[in-house]
Amino acid sequence: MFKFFWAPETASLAPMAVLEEVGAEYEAILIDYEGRQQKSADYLALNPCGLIPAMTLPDGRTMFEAAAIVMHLCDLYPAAHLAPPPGDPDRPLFYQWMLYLADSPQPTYRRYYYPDRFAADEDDVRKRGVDALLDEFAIVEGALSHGEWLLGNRFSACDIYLHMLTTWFEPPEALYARFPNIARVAAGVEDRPASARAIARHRP
Ligand SMILES: N[C@@H](CCC(=O)N[C@@H](CS)C(=O)NCC(=O)O)C(=O)O
Repeated sequence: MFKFFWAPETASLAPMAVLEEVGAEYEAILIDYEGRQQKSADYLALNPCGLIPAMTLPDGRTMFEAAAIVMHLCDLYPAAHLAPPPGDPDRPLFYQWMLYLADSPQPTYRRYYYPDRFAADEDDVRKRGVDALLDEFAIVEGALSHGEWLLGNRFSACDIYLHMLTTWFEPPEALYARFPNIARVAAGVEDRPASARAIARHRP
């Protein structure tokens, strides 16, 4: 049994969708993001970064980083087919897209949502953040012209992660209008009943 610490509209969406997709038993523990519970001593003892999400493992240890949680769950539940297994020719691309999404657009969103942490001119930080996001999503859009999903014909957790990142764009429809391939993947994730359960919980 996992304990999963989450809050609506945060980076807990993709790991929760994967928990649902693989059929894992988990307890969802809602963190009061607006009330800054993620900075409380109790939560910092679980995730010293003070960020959502975190997940307590059956052995009692707690892991953080949304992409790490997603990849761990994919490995634990191979029958869910959310990642090519090690040795599969598509496995390198799985690593590539998970890391690209988690290392490029995901942190770029911090400039949009926490501009005061970067510079005094918040509007400028936000604007440059959006420009960078559009460049980063353009790379994903180009890759998606070669296949239905990020791994070509094979659906994977990368698509779930990409969907989460699109929901943070304001408004998501502007991103979808500009990047139809990304829109197609996001719609495909929303159509999956298991992922849709997590998406419904994350909508405000
Ligand atoms: N790299 C982390 C980032 C998580 C993250 O930025 N979470 C945001 C919500 S989406 C958060 O908790 N922000 C609180 C803060 O920055 O103070 C992960 O992927 O788990």
